[in-house]
Amino acid sequence: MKKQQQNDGKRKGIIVAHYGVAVDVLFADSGEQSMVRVKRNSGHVVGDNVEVEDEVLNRLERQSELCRMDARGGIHIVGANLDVLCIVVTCEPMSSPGFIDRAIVASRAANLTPVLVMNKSDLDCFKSYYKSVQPIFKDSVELFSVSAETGINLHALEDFFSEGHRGIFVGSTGVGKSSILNKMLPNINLSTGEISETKKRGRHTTTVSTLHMLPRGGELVDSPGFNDFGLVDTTIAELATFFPGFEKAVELPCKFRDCKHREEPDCSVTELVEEGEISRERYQTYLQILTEVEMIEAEPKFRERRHRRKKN
Ligand SMILES: Nc1nc2c(ncn2[C@@H]2O[C@H](COP(=O)(O)OP(=O)(O)OP(=O)(O)O)[C@@H](O)[C@H]2O)c(=O)[nH]1
Ligand SMILES: [Mg+2]
Repeated sequence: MKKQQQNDGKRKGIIVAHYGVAVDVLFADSGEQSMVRVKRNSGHVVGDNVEVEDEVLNRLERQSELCRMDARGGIHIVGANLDVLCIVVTCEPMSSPGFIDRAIVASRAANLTPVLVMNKSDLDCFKSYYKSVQPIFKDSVELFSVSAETGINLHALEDFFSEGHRGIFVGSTGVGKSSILNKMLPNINLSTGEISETKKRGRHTTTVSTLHMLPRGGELVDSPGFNDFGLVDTTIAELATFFPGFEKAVELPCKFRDCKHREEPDCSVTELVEEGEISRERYQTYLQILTEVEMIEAEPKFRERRHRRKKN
C-alpha cells in the first residue's frame, strides 16, 4: 500500500473508533491505526470505509446502514457495513419489552442477519429467563447462550464469526457487551461497569463504539448501551414480513395485498392467531409495534427520508 500511496496519495482504511472530532482509522496498507480529524457531527460511524489524503478523510459508499430512533425522535446510525446484528440480552438487567422484536425487524429490514446472544448464563435468574425467551425466538434466529464470566459457549460465537462476519453488539446498558469482548480478546481491556444494586441497571459505561478483529476471523463492534430501537427505516409491509414468529403466516396469502393483519377479513395472520399457532401475546406485541411504525411513517421528515433511501 506504500506503493499505492505513492501512486495516488490516497490511503484506504476503516473507522474503528469515533471520538466526536476525530476518528481512529485502521489502514489497510500498514495495519497501523491512527487518528484523523473530522468535523463534529460529520456523520461518520464505526465500520465506514474511508480514503485519507493529506489528512482529509473521504467516506466511501456504504454497503449497509443500520439506524434506530431514540425515545426523543433522534435518529442514530448504529453501524455501517455490517452483516450481523448481535442482540445481547440477559435476566439482569432485563431489556425493555419488545426490544428483541424491534432489533430483529430493524436488522432484517437493513439486510443484516440478527442473532440473539443471551449472556450471564451463570446467574440464578438465567434459567427461567431463558425458558421464557428461547421458545419465542428459536425458530427465527440463531441463539447463543453464553457467559462472559465463565467463558462458556463463547467458542460458538467465535466459530460463527470466523466465517468472516462483521457484527455489532447492541443491548441495554449492563447486559455485558464489553465483558464478552474482553473475554474473547483478553488484551483489549474495555471498561466495564457494575450493575446498580438498587435499580438493577447498568451505568452506561461504554460511550463510543469500537471495532475489534477476532483472532479466528470476523469482526465485532462494541457499542454503548441503549433501550430504544425505534423502527425508523421499516415500512408497515416490512414489519409483518420481518416480525419474529410471523414467518409462516406471511407466506400464506391474505385477501388484501396491503393487509396490516389487524381487522381485515381473510387475514392469514389473524387466522393463525385464532388457531393458536401464533400466541395472542405475540400478536399484541406486533400490533403495538405496528402502531408505532404507522406513527413514524406518518411524519413527513421520516417519509422523505424513506423516499430518499428507496431512490439510492
Ligand atoms: N455474572 C455475570 N456478570 C457479568 C457477565 N457479563 C458481564 N457481567 C457483569 O455485568 C456488568 C456490566 O457489564 P458490561 O460489560 O460493562 O456491560 P455493557 O453491556 O458493556 O454495558 P454498557 O457499556 O453500559 O452498555 C459488569 O459488572 C460485568 O462484570 C456474565 O456473564 N455473568
Ligand atoms: Mg460496554
